[in-house]
Amino acid sequence: MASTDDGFRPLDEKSLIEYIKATPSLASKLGNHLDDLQIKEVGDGNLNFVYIVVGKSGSFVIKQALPYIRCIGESWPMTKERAYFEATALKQHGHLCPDHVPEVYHFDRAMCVIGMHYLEPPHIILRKGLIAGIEYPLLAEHISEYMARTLFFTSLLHHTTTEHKRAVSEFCGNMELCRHTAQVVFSDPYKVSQYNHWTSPYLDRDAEAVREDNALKLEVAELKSMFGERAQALIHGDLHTGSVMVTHDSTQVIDPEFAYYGPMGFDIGAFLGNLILAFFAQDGHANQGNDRKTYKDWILRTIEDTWNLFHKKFTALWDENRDGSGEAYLPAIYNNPELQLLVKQKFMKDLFHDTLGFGAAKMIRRIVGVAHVEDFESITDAGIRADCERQALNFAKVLLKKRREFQAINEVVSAIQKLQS
Ligand code: ADP
Ligand code: SR1
Ligand code: MG
Repeated sequence: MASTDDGFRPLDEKSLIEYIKATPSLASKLGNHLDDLQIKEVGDGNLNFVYIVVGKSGSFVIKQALPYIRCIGESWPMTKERAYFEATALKQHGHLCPDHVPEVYHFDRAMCVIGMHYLEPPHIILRKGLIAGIEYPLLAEHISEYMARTLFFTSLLHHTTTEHKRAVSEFCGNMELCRHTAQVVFSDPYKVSQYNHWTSPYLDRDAEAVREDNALKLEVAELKSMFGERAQALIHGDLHTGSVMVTHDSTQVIDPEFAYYGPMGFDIGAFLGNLILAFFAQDGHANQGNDRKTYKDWILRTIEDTWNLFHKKFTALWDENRDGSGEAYLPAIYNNPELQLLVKQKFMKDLFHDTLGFGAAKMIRRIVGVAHVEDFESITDAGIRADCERQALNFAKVLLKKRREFQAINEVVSAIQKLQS
């Protein structure tokens, strides 16, 4: 792809060297030692190109958006402006939660290039760690901190109405990515669609059943409308386990190119739904040396701890900021402890049910929609893979339809455990 009038040109491992030499903010990160740079393209995500740049005196990661979806090809165009929203969200979320978001060093809007902190090995993508059966003892603590801080401080619980509307309008510009998500999460799995696929022929009947399930469609319509209409907080927009990099004691959230002001439950649900997918994939990774039973218990504990810690931290932020600038619940109206408690309980109950609904919808799309997850794709025996996927799909359908019957996260965990006994 050649340069275009707007100053954009796709980089490769060679041309990136010239780009770095011409960009002082990047060159200085390498101590201006620009000989013998090691540059490697490592993008294993679905959309973009990612280069790791290592020099004698420094390193960084370069991410470039091209005007199409990488895993499909040029036949599925996608605005490269997404890089602007990713850089903006990284900076805003990074400001609110610096311990869990990589620092942005450089952003070039014309080139759709982000330069950011290189999360060095042993950091790996969480999804890969879950497939390998690795426990991360601080994961729930860290991710709940990230979600509580980013969601609370970008909501009307903290913002004035004017601040909130201004921020919402800025991220409305990310409409093409929102439209994409609405299509691949809330529409395509429920109809015949060009790119849908599943483990065929095993799941042919299951995919058809999703397309014929009126009760499911009724619930999905409600979630789709919330996704399109509810500007509750600046959400990451794609917070699956492939968007988190981890070590034993570090948790870093990357890749917020789908960020916009949307429902908080979409982020929390994405994370928990992907942990549930990881849980149901474990039987496909079990072998004679490791039945994965202990690991499955750890995943369930992490699901429970993540929600419970999120609940604790989010409500603590609410209490600490009660007399702050947030205009959602004015102290002049919600002025007694009993009413304050009622308001908080209702907010958290609704958020819990949104979380379960969105989490379930995100599970379904990964089994019968366009983009699947490595948790299942790496199970080579198609029959075993299909059994794991069917269990996950059936659970997701129940969760989506009956989400309001669950009062606490331990009830969700018990429902998963019952399926295994
Ligand atoms: P996409 O937008 O295509 O999904 P990602 O942001 O998920 O791209 O990045 C793709 C891959 O690049 C990740 O899976 C990870 O291996 C690597 N990567 C991305 N950002 C970093 C980073 N800051 N440090 C180290 N590796 C990274
Ligand atoms: C073709 S769909 C690609 C998917 O990858 C990203 O992670 C988003 O979830 C998107 O829907
Ligand atoms: Mg990604």
